[in-house]
Amino acid sequence: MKRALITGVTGQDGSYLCELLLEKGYEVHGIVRRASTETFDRINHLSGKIHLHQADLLDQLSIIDVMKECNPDEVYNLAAQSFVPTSWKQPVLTGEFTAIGVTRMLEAIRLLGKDRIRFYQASSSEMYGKVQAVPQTESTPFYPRSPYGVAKLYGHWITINYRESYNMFCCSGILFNHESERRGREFVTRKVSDGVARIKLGLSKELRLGNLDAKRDWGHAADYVRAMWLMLQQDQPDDYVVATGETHTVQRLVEVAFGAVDLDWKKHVVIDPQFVRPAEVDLLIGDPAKAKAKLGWEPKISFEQMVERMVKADLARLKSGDTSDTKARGI
Ligand code: NAP
Ligand code: F7E
Repeated sequence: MKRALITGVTGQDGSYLCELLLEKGYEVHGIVRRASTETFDRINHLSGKIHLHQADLLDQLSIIDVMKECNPDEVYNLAAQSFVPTSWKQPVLTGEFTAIGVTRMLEAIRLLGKDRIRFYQASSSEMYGKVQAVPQTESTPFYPRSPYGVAKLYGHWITINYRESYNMFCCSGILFNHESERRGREFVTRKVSDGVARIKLGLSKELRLGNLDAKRDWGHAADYVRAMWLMLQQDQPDDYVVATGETHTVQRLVEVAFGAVDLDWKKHVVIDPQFVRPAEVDLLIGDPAKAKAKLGWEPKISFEQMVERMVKADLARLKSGDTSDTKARGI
């Protein structure tokens, strides 16, 4: 039985990756950080099936201790401060988690299992930022536009550097935006699906958004975690773009989401400057040709299916009485 260790196991991708690895017969271990209120909503249904360990990406020894305890064959580093606007508010902390945290993971592996443990790093299309080519491939130059993008670029290069310096099996997955019913509610897809469901049920009248012209290549998280796993099953470590190859504006997302419940978005969407970023990433569209050719990976869930699924899930959640709001957090 193979053993996997996942950082960021309580996050969107962590929960889908757990399910995939359990299906494949893995013993799954996850790192969680201590909080005064536990937020394990996404993995509560896996309780008893996975092993949780307390550690923090800021604490080198805690990572080494967990790595010793569970002795993994594969490590998936998904933990990060992952919300782009927060990276302007907390740039130093973002760098500590999202950049230097990767080195702490790699150092723990170098110490305990350099020739044996395979490593996946969750890199991001945000590294392309002000894009230098369309569509973006593995060889497109990077130009990050936020402290988050800059931190992810460090994580990407340190992963490649450990592969080249120590001959370690390290892969960097350059994943484009992927969403789901489990997406955090500050990200635009979920903010829209939640907002649309609230308006449909009469719990709210308007949805306040920022830049509707930005374009993103959006896929479903359940498809994307399959690509992570496939990267670690290859003979050689490498880096891959994981994307759908399609792009849509935020406005198109809004149209599909409101359309799913027969509402006219123009009557409800209000542009609010507080959601406009200091520097924007205008256009992302990935070329997944290498992932298709070498990993045999292709997404199965379309953009429209995903948005409709997200709206339906939020309608069902709100109808069941869970109407907790995120406005208090200013998102
Ligand atoms: P997410 O839902 O925000 O989850 C982030 C996870 O990281 C959470 O489990 C969080 O734990 C954990 N974490 C944060 N700081 C930590 C620390 N100091 N120590 C230990 N754990 C910590 O993110 P996601 O959407 O699943 O994304 C997974 C990874 O892929 C992230 O690295 C993200 O930057 C990257 N990525 C995401 C996308 C996307 O579109 N989703 C695209 C490209 C790359 P708590 O529950 O305790 O907060
Ligand atoms: O924004 C625009 C916003 O916050 C998408 C993370 O997973 O993907 C994600 O980063 C677009 C941007 O995701 C609102 O300006 C308009 O152009 O959903 P988002 P993101 O910044 O693209 C990458 C690949 C990651 O790696 C990240 O971890 O939508 N937008 N109005 C808005 N965005 C938000 N959040 N809220 C709005 O009101």
